[in-house]
Amino acid sequence: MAFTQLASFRFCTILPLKTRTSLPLSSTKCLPSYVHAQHTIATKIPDNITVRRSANYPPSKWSHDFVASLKNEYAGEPYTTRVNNLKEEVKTMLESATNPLDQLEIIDALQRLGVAYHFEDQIETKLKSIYNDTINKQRLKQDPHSFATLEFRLLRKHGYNVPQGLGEKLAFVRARPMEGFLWTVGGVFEPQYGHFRRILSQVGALITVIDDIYDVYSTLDEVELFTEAVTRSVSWADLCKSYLLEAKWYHSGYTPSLEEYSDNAWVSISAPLLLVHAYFAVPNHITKEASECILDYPNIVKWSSVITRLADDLGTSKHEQKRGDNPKSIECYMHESGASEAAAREHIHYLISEAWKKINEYQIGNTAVFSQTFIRMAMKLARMSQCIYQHGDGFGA
Ligand code: 0FV
Ligand code: MN
Ligand code: MN
Ligand code: MN
Ligand code: MN
Repeated sequence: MAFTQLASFRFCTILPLKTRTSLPLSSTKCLPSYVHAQHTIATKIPDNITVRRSANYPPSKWSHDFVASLKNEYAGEPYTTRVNNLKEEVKTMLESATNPLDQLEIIDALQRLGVAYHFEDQIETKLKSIYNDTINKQRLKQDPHSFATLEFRLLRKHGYNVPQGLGEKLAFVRARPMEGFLWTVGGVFEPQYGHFRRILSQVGALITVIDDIYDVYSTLDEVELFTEAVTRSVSWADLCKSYLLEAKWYHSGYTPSLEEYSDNAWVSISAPLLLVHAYFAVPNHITKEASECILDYPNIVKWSSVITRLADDLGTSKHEQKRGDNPKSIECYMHESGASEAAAREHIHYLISEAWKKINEYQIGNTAVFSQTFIRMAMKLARMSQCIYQHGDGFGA
């Protein structure tokens, strides 16, 4: 190619806007917005030539000769025998792992190393037996969290139907993840407290399942055993004991006085348990003194729980009585005083306003055991409960 031809080829590049706009109108008329370098050349370009852009990519660093020269040092013997031996070792390792958590951990490691394709049959067999073995006693003895996380991920990855809090699996319980989350937003809405909302949503979901087990699904014998199992561990014990007492009242047809009911019901609404979790789910305000005090359910916890219970009763007890549940505050008051339902409801509203007075006193007279952050959380739980139940069962129904 002659030098002049090369030069005009090179001019087929895009120029900065400044140069382009300096072109005389007469020569740019029929051209696209990017035009040739020099208007003298641009005017010579035939109409049927398309002006193309360039991305200016660097050339490949891999020459054909270099790529063609590459060899696999590990092909053939002795490596083939070594690979086969190692595969047998891994199969034995997988076979001899009797504990499901160990099995899952080996499968996980093989997948992460990118070598699981060698063991597809063995992995399938193991996952199938883990999936079918839903009551494996070993699970709870070991690290239940790791087991649940690995089991969930690996079984789903291999196409097993493992629903996401349990509500989908147990058809008789309320699955209300969004409603539970909304409750926590009412408790603490600020963006930096996402951890609080996540923890409290999980706790709320589990409480809902257990409440429905006691209230709806189980026989008295079953919940007696369940309570015994739970009370061997820690903080959920109070809740389950209060649930059991209500189940006993229900199964024996007993109606307690309002006072007897209330002594138990501020615990059975689960607000003390929720507030204990709430206290530890917000960082930067935890002190040794308050951490010990919270487990004894101080007054701020108690009054917030009373309001939550009474608001819940106003919203849910009508349906609960129809379905079959222990008498709630309205029924207890009607039974003990002979009041009409309307009068009983009015009395419950009065008790709620009295509890608010106690909370307000507590907040003003707070002797600094608890942070204002925590006191506000307790107040917001009560407020949110009244909001949720103001027109009926805003959580369950
Ligand atoms: C109350 O349900 C309820 F909303 C539960 C258990 C969810 C967790 C609670 C909070 C976030 C406060 P239900 O009316 O069935 O409770 P009771 O105690 O009346 O059986
Ligand atoms: Mn592209
Ligand atoms: Mn219930
Ligand atoms: Mn209940
Ligand atoms: Mn209720």
